[in-house]
Amino acid sequence: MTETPLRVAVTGAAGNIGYALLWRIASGDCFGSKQPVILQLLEIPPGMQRLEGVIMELRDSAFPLVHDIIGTDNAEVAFNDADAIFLVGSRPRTKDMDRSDLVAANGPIFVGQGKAIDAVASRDVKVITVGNPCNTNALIACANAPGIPPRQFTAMTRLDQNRAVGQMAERAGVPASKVQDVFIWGNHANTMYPDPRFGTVDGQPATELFDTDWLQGDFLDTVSTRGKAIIMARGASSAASAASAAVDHMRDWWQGSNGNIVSVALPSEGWYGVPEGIVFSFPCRCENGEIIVVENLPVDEFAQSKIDENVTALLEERNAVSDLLGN
Ligand code: NAX
Repeated sequence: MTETPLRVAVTGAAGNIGYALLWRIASGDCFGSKQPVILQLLEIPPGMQRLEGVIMELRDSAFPLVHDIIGTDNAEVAFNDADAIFLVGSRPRTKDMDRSDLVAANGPIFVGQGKAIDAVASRDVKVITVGNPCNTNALIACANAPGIPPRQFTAMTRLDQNRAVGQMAERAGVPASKVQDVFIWGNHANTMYPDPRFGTVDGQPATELFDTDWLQGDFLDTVSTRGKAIIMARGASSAASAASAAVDHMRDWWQGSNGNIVSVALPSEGWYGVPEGIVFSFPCRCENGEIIVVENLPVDEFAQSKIDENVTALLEERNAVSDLLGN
């Protein structure tokens, strides 16, 4: 094994998603089975004891690809020379919080972390934001890291895509691998639009296999409210599936999406009329370490109304954090 280790930072590393994510990264699922990694793990001081336990277990797993593990409560130590960063750590939403409370509670975390990324991370770093509200948190981190190109800051809507794929596969009675090119527009929130119009199931167009009532009704509702349904059933929010989606997102960015359309939320450059200044999920392909937005897909009236709804919601979130955007 001759490859130089990648420096991979994970925030909130002692949390529930971290506990599933670190083992997938360490086993080579994300960066490849020959790519060594150095894990640089960030927690807040109250989480440091739990992080120590997680690091003990990682060492006990004796992963051949893990060359070193650093645990810290200092963002500049965690992000030092980082090639890939998973921004997972943030406060989970509690019963008494609405979305604007969550934006206000978590936004400041991403100011400090954006500045630290700007100061010490690799100039080529690839950042995925998982901590909610992830689109707007990615925007805040990006705005506070002017030395890093905005396209290197993304937010995760891959879990929503995977949920959509799972629903179609279950209904059609096929494995998930047979479902292609279903993707998410907009915000990781219940306004999101899982777009079935270019999707295929075992080669057949999803729009021929499933009726419009289901696609615009139960399918859309199930995907967009799945997070809540998991909490009701499990008594805890999605963790393993979120970690798995974060691995899918970063793996495709790193290794390519094999021509498939995948969902990535990134700072809009005006694609599909979505204004600049918000982080929006678009249909993308990943090639040679780049994310390329698939442009010029036709947008029908229903899709346009959903895109518009998400633009409005994300502009509202942006307004609520305008003082954190550094301009
Ligand atoms: P946990 O509460 O289990 O873990 C969060 C961890 O982050 C804790 O250990 C905490 O100490 C740490 N933390 C808090 N502030 C921090 C900071 N400033 N720096 C470093 N670490 C910090 O939550 P978990 O279930 O792991 O979820 C983490 C985040 O993912 C939440 O914001 C959650 O809402 C979000 N999710 C996002 C999803 C998505 O699809 N984008 C889906 C799953 C999940 O809901």
